[in-house]
Amino acid sequence: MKKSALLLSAFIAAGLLFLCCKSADTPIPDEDGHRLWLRYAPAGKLADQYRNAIQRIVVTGDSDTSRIIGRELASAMDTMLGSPGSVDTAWQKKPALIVGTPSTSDLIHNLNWDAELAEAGPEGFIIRSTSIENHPVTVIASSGEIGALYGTFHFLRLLQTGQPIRDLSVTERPRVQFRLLNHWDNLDGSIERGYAGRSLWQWGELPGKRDPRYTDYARVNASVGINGAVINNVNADVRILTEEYLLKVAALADLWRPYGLRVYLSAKFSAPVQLGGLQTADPLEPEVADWWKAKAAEIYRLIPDFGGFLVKANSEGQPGPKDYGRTHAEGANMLADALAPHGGIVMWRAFVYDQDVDPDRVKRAYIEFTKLDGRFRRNAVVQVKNGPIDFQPREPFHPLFGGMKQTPVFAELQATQEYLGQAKHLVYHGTMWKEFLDSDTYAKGAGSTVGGVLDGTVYPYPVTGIVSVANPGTDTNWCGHHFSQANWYAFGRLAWNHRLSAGQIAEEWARMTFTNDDGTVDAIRDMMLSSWETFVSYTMPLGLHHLIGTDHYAPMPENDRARRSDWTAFYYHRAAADGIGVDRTRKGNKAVEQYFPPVCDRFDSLETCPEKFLLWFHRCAWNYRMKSGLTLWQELCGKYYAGAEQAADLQAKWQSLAGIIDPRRHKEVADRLEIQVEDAVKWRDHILKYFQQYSQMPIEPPKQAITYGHRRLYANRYKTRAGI
Ligand code: GCV
Repeated sequence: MKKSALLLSAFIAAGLLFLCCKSADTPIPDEDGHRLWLRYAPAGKLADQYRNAIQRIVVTGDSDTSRIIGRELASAMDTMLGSPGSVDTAWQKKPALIVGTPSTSDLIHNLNWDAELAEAGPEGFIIRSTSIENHPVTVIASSGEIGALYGTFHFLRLLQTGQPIRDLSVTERPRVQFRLLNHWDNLDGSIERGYAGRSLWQWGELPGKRDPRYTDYARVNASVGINGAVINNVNADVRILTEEYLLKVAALADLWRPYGLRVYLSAKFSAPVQLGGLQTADPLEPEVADWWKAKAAEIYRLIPDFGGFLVKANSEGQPGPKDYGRTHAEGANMLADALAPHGGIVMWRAFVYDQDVDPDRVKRAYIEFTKLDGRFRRNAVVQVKNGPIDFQPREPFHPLFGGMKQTPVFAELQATQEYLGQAKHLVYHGTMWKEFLDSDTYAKGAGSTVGGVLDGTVYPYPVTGIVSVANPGTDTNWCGHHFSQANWYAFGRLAWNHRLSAGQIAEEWARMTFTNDDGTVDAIRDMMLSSWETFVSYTMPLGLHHLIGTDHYAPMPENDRARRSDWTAFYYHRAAADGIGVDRTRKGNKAVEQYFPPVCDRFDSLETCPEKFLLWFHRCAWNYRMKSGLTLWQELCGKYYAGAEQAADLQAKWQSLAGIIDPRRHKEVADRLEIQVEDAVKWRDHILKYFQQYSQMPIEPPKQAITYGHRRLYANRYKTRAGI
């Protein structure tokens, strides 16, 4: 061999050795999760394509929002492409990314997209690969600046998830108008049902000191199209309506305006008495209505784009119009009238369950609100939890979806995992919310899905919306559990477009939050997609619900004593020697009749009722024959055992990703999975032991339950796929 060839091979060998050692030695840097899904990790395979297409970033407009767009793009390009993307207002005839509106950008104006942009609306946008004067450009255009911001985040999502950007032709508009978070934050900094630290709002420091987290929060929401936040608990502290607090609220509103995030407040119905010194809060008393009108005017002087009020009235001890013999509609309308001149809305919660309405809590809200359908002002909406009880692990959809033909309903979801393992269990809500949104109400025949009701295609609602009880707090990673971030993300994405699939959303989130490595993404997406059903199986399968105590976390089926019977577990399962479940059929308490045909018939008949809702609608003997041929008791045992096994599978899959995910986040998730696996076994054993005293049958681990060996196989499969 020639000397030069020898030298070359030695050089290559040394280089390879160096690279090998380096990759073996270079630890994956720890991450704390604070950047959520906006990490802007270095772009992979398509980095050159991105660099070629984005040689310049042109953002026109002289507003806070356009500056935010410019900053977001510049910093994203910096970390994703390794080149500080300099943002300019001039194009200079290079392949460029051009962002703006026809009124802020001549380049966009000259494209003549006005009709399409008008169709997409001020929050909608077009992202298109096109050319200007024969130079290739990518344009993000909207008729409104907020639309341009949303388009920017959409574009960055494409880059973050490794999508090609050569031939883009995207037109997006939100399917519903109001996409809000509901914070159950108290003025003392605590959060009702919050599991991620304290409230983000530092009331003692506002309005003077403005925590940078306020703008981070708005940015995160804008990245998924969330356009409003109710910032205080529905169990409202009346002080939020005092001038002292309104000035603080106004400071938040000022920071959030450029991100398209409007502020809303939970209002206490008794405020005219508590703050105004009136003798009554009767909504039909003119002095009460005048007090609210004056209060609304005061709020709008400070916050010109204030969104409106959310009200929990005559529920769980909160004051309301029924205290004065008035209806929910009369209460809501009085507030709606106060807000109407300023463009605000009232979201009146249907989470009411007066014991004197019906013996079954499941039926109460429907009875109260359908009577009032059509009696609400145009700017008043009824906000309804997804199911008839209260964010249980699985509920059938609330019959008020479809049941309110003339009064708009908003769906209230819950990202904070009150009944779903809080921030300790890994439970992705995307699948649960999709089951709900895709449920067919048959309100106007087949295809009248809940999603269609919410977006106004089933009934022509004048206002449309979806909200979620929020899960961020002061924890470094915002949501307590790293995977709980996915529920915030999924809410935003589904509120924007309820037709997206749970899998697509999970994949997007996994790619942006963890890695673009396909094998790892598959593993994480699979974990997420199975996690809800797993949780249901080891806690409340087959339509069981509310088997908890006051902590809403641990199993407590024996809970049969509380201030109200409908706060116990026994009220919901009624386990006894003859069987278990509540007969809500036509032969029972007729709750099924609150649904349109054929949904009511389907739920009514044992033949057709989906077994996932069996004990919600039916009372069955322990030896009732399930579709599998097993008895109900055996099936129940099977579900609990399978659920606990599947929880262990989640853990095994996550373990298989050690070394791929950064150590800190990997460990933090692993620590919680440890708890989850133990809890799943506790749930299984506790519930089965409790019910066994009634079934008097042996607790049989099912033959088909996945064995531990099986699980190891699973973990190994992931390890192989992930190349470790
Ligand atoms: C904000 C459930 C929760 C309460 C919550 C209530 C509601 O009962 O446990 O904490 O109160 O729902 O939605 O109003």
